[in-house]
Amino acid sequence: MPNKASPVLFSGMQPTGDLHIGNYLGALKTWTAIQYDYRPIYCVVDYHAITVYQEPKALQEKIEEMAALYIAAGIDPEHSTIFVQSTIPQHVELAWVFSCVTPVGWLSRMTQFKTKTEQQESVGTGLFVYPALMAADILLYQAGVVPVGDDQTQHLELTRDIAGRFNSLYGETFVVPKTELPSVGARIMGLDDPTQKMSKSAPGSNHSISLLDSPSRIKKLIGRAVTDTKPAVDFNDLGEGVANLITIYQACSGADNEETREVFSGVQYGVLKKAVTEALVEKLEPLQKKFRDLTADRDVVRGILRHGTERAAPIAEKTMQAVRQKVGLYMHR
Ligand code: AQP
Repeated sequence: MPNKASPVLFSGMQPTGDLHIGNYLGALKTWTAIQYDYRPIYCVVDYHAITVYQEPKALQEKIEEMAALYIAAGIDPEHSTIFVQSTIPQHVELAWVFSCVTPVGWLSRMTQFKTKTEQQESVGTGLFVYPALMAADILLYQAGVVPVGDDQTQHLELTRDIAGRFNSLYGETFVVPKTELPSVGARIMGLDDPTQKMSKSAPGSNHSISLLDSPSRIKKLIGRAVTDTKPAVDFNDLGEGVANLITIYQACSGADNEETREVFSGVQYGVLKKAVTEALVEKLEPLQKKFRDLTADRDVVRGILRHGTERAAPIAEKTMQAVRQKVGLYMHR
């Protein structure tokens, strides 16, 4: 069990839509696996979500559902702190300070900003400074480790740069965190286009599998997943779509490379797809049942979120007091 000397672990997800198997295999599964080695803090990052317009009522619903999914996936609310970002205003306060020490050039290099702006006619400033808010989320709690999927590694590097720049300008203040990637499943690709990362906001009904999809829908979606023109699995020349299916299988079943090769070498894609479907259904069914129980009475999740804010707020305020003092912001005397 961790003690006060164990590093803080921080991570979060945006309540921008239904969580998909990429979110689960890339991040949430790691969160649950390593939570007892750390002092974990898991956040539902609603300030990040509104960098792209969200329907307000749906956003409130999604926030509670996302917290329920964290718990249903195995986050232990007794041990781990779970809270909603906007209930602790120090996140935006520190983000402002960070946006003042972060050169525009650093933000301009972020590939996620470039990709997301391609999809929109008009872009809010928030989307541009998003990485400064992400740095604030993490550094506010002096986190030593941040488990994420591969798409977030660039933002994590920026977080480290921001921590380093603040520390050198104002004196040692922040722990510089490490990125924790899963060994399998760090980047799950879209089922309809395996050259693109699976994403909550991507269009296309055959793109992703939601954590709440029924077994029959999972079967249908895996059945439609893009493979290639070869007749069977060839490990010497795996097409992107087939490689993606194999990754999903391994991340769900825990099978290692040797075992996976043995099972699938030379088998037809139909057989592979059946095995992937079964592995996914087996993984998701218990999660779905727990999610249904948790959302039947929302008071349980609401209580956990309230308690999470009570646990996280004093840590955030302690860091902010140090920051205000170091930066020279005015304090009543
Ligand atoms: N395709 C993926 N494979 C592996 N991991 C992934 N993650 C996201 N997509 C994949 C990881 O899931 C966490 C969720 O992060 P987020 O909610 O902040 O949003 P994101 O990274 O931008 O994920 P999405 O699904 O693509 O959402 P939208 O469409 O809203 O932007 C992170 O740890 C991420 O690495």
